[in-house]
Amino acid sequence: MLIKDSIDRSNARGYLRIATEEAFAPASVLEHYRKLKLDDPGFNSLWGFYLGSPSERAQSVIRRLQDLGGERLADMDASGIDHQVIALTSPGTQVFDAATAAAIAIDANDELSAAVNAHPDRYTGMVAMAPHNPDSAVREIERGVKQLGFKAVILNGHTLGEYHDAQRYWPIYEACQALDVPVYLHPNAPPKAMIQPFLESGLDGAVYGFGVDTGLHMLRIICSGVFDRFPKLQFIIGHAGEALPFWQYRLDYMYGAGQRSRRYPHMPLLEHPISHYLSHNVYITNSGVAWQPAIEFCQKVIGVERVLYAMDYPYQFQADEVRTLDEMTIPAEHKKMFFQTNAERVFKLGR
Ligand code: 1DF
Ligand code: MN
Repeated sequence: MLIKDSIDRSNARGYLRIATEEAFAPASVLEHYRKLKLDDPGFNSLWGFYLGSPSERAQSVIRRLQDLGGERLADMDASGIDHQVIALTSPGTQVFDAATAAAIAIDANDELSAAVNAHPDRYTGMVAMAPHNPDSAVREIERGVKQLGFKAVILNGHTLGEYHDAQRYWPIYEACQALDVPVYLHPNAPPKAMIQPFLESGLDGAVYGFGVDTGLHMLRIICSGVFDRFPKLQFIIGHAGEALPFWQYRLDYMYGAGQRSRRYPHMPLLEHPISHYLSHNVYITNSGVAWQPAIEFCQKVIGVERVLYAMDYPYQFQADEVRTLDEMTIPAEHKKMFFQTNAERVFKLGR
């Protein structure tokens, strides 16, 4: 049960709209990005654009990212969003050295917490952390969940080119399972080792590179065996599942064939086919994909109880997409699950 104020909003349409992949950035983080000299072409392409372009898109994104008050609430009202689940924008802490990253996580969590406390019926927080040092990450996750009341952990793709299937990161997953909070695996641009062919053709960002890298990252985590070790652990991925539902049949067949023939002896034998983990350990949001065929396909493949609404504010702030989704020709109870009740359950809203 959410907040009374919000429940009143839902009367006419029969459901609340809860957006679950919404971004913010403290001014201090953008300042760190501005100063950062990093040999990471994906970061430089993305943040070079947003921090350097005079375009209306870049300027409005930079302004809206920093606002957790009047403009954001007005935008939510104008587009019919009752509630945002908010995380530190990508790549968050994950382009800094361990000490800087840990300090930025604490500041970002404190700033977001103040906004959530000021507007508890409108905002829910995800915990930012610095995965570089998993023990300190776990401490910040515990603070975020137990003291600040945040409901998920944000992981913004690879950290300086390293993916988070590596066992040294598993204490983070152990803590998330124990605290019963999901990990939102949000895109980052492909790392340096992979990005060149994307960059040459203008496909490194949210258009395609993000999805390729995040789908790969989710698969790496599944194939590492982390869900055999932590079977209750839950991940969330956006953008209609970063294409993984579409790949599912092929993944099951070929990964299974590879496992049975021990083609990659360094990889663990999984207890289940990849599809099992997609429908037991992964939630999907539609962020950036306001398209019924893809949403329905995800619902069919991984289950209607596992597909959630997200806008991807402020990167895809499009009020007309909310109407498009309202008008989806799916059963009314599935629409309410999509917009409201799945998010209430996954993020334990109001509890
Ligand atoms: C963009 C898109 C940037 C998404 C994001 O964070 C982001 C973009 C820096 O359009 O450049 O979260 N997105 O999730 O689609
Ligand atoms: Mn996003």
